[in-house]
Amino acid sequence: MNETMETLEQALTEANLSKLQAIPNRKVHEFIANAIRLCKPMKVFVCNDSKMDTEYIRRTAIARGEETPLANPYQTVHFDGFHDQARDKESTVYLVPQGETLGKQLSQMEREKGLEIVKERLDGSMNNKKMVVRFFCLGPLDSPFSIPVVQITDSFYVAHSEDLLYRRGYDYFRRIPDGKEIFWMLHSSGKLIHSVSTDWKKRGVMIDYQENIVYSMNTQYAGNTIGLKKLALRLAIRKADREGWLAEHMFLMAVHGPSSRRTYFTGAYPSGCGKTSTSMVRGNTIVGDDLTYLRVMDGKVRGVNVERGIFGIIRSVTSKDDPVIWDVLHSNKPAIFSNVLVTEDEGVRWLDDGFDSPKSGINHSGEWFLGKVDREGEEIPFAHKNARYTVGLDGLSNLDDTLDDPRGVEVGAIIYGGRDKDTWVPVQQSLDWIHGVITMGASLESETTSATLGPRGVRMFQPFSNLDFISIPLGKYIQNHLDFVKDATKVPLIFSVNYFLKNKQGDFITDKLDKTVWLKWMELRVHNEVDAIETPTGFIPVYDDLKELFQCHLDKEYSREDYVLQFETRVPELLDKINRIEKIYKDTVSDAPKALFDVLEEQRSRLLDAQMRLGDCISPLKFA
Ligand code: OXD
Ligand code: MN
Repeated sequence: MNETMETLEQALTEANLSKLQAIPNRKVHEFIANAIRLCKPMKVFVCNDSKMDTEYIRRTAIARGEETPLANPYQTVHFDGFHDQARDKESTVYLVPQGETLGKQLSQMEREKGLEIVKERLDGSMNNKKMVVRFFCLGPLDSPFSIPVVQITDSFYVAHSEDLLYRRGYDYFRRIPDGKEIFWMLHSSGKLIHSVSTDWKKRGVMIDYQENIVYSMNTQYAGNTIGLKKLALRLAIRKADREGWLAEHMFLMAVHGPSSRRTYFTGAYPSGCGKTSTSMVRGNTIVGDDLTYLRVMDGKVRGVNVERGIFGIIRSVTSKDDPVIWDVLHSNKPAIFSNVLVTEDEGVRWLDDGFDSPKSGINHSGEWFLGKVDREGEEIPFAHKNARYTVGLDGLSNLDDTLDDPRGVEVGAIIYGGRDKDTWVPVQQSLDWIHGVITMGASLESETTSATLGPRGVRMFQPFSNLDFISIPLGKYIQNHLDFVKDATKVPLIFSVNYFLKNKQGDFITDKLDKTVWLKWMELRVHNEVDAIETPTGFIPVYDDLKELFQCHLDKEYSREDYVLQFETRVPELLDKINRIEKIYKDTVSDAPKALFDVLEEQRSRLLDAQMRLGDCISPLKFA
């Protein structure tokens, strides 16, 4: 008998072994056997797609204290450790084979050295614990987009979350052909105290792209541990690079136009910048809120949601602004809350939920009371700013019926948006594909939010809202975008949006709900049904069209003064932005395509020309 079978026979009960043997792929057996030898679990549970197995995962998460039941019997709450509340960019590294480099923008380590660290940290990490083995599929099953994934974890919370977020794939694994590329995820929460990871100083996410394996260690926060989310995205970007498609940090939604026409949009915004709320805007339907794969098929750009659920930021979710999410979170659909406050009556509260602040409860710091401070003397808010909800999309009343279509949907437009106080107008269309890729995607900047560890509100370079996950040299990634539509007979439009523009006094000058109108305007542009005004940075709406759309969709009087303020071209700020972006690419991206510098230079000269003729701050009416 070979070593793999020996390990599996020793570690697995007969029932679990036979579940595994029903999957013929030898590599699957080897990966699991290697993980067993390294992590040394007390037991192994192989989870199939049955209700019985998935229910076992949920029950065990509760029994082990990783989740706590709430008054609503369909809901639980999970707490991550006090220092483990967001994605840890610093400890996330690519393991790069000797002689290779991913460029200055990506964090990397020599592969052999990284694997030593992995071995050291994972050795015996599942002593006294049960290992869970799960099978999933990224993208719809049996589709050109499908990627099978094996997830090994010792966290039942992780395994349970994935059940809500991804398509189950055990049966799919039984039928996939032998050579099919698989992604492999191995996670251990490490040492636990009160069910949370305590060795956070040795936290790490290591991406061994040579073997398509991601290791996640000593952490529980979903963004670091749920392999199918951002960990698999990094592998998918490499696969897409090899095969000529795109793996993106984008929502996918249908914007409903006149006569119930549905036009599909993707949108890339850094976490915490309105991505989920845009995909949920009333009057439209959602396919996905976070990850999209895009391929050119029969001359058309088509996209799918990689996931089937939402791991959303719960802060500011209110019944008024987010009625669909609100309803799901108050229904009998399964939900996991994380890092919210649990009240005495086993309800949950989150920041800015529209009610008076509570005085006490349980949160990620343990017993919480008003005025509680941390070790540095900082007041601890009653819930974490990055507190989350995890739900399946099937509970949403606005779910688009194409979610599981193996061919995906035809994409009419792509949107880029960031947290930008002083440059971009609320909405504009790029001059063409290349202009959009360079001045919108590759030039995206955004202020930091609570979704990652570290200070907030700092303006950062965030190309394509994907920088945290890009796993190939950045110049190559941009070139792939430029080339992506070369065989497309219909090229999607590219837009930028900015929901965070401020006036000189520092007040926001658009309203949260205005995105409804920006979406409807973009939809009409895709079908060439409204005019636009050409400015040095792109095409902006005509006032009368917006006025009508505001009236029709928000029942709001939209004034010409608001329009002028929101859509003025701020030349010095836009020139500063070009200088910043150009410098970053010159200094840190040695393979940046020449087109990038050309397009930025052209934009600069259009702006300088306009500045000479019309001044620093140019009213949109001057371009009309
Ligand atoms: C997320 C993120 O949770 O990007 O989606 O951080
Ligand atoms: Mn995200």
